[in-house]
Amino acid sequence: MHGHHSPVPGDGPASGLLDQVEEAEAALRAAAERGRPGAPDGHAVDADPQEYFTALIEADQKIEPRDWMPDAYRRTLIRQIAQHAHSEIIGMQPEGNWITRAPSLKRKAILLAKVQDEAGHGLYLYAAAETLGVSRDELVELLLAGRQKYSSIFNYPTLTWADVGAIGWLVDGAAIVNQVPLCRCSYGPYARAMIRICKEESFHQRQGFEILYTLAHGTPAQRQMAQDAVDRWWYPSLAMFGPPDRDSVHSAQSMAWKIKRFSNDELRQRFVDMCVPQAEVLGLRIPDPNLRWNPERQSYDFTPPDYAELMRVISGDGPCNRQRMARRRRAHTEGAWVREAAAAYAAKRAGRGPAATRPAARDGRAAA
Ligand code: BYC
Repeated sequence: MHGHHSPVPGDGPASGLLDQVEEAEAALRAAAERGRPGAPDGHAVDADPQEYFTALIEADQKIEPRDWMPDAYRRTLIRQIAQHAHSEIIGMQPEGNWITRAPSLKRKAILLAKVQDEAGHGLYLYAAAETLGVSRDELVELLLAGRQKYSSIFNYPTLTWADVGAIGWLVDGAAIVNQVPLCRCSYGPYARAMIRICKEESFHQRQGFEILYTLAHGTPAQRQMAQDAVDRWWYPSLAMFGPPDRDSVHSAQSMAWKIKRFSNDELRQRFVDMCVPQAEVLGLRIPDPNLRWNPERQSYDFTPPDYAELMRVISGDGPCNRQRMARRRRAHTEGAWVREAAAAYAAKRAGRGPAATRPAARDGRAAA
């Protein structure tokens, strides 16, 4: 069963999730074709805006940037999408740490592409947030000032090459389980960004799985390295889904607005149920002595993560919080000239700004 080139039968560990992404994409198209409730042009002229908003949500239509929406809905989306965008950008650091030390040219090329994908995801998400009336600059400032969060998971160190595999398998795996339902989120720009992101993310999960599979079937030292990485990343990955439902302050309202479709605990359970058979294929052990199938619930029982630790990490006191933020601040400062150059170029292209009034570019061609 364990052929060298195809460790997993079928299309890979995330293939079921990819089907759900396709279904969400079809639902998005169907909703657009169905048209909106109310006036034939899609605008309910006479309706009370709050009522019309509620009707759109109930009809599983998307809320679009031009639509009226309650302030709290807008604020919740900005908070969640910005946090998500920041996570993608900060998330480049732990894996970026291994680009220069990847064990082969092929592994290095794959990892480079993956980290670049994460920058791209950050950009799609900042763009989605901008449709809500905040600028990317403002959001970046809020992150740098410590006033917006990013995912707890990126405050743990990547100690060995196997951590790159464990991040792909577990962290990207948790990310997809959380994000596939967001493809059906009620806010159109976020839902559309998530469809694209999930397709790429499932590929990321497969590359992590494949790294771990290779190590787990290598020398005893490589196998041990893979197991050690899984031991360290398991509980922080479970914690990515957020506090338990009883402590989740935003869940009820976000679910009523169809931003979230499932609760934190429901998604955490789904993730555990997905990982157990995959760990068997890998030949690695999930570090939980209480993990066992519960026939009544048709799910695995498991030990929850340490939520007090999650709260500490979220509030800035994890193993790498300071290092991650310092690195991001430095990159932001060092990147100032790129932003200035891009802005000057854009101004020049638009025929505004000082550059456009100069007679000729340095190479002798007329300024466009
Ligand atoms: N880390 O009421 P709750 C990725 C905060 S990127 C930090 O349940 P909500 C990837 C929460 O924000 C992964 N903070 O909140 C990238 C809230 O605080 P505030 C990121 C957390 O929003 C590169 C408070 O705790 N994914 O996948 O209903 C490479 C109470 O929580 C965390 C996303 O951002 C946490 N783990 O639910 C590889 C997905 N958990 O804001 C992979 C989108 C909770 O009131 N986000 N908090 O100060 C979501 O789905 C939801 O925001 C969450 C939390 C499920 C995370």
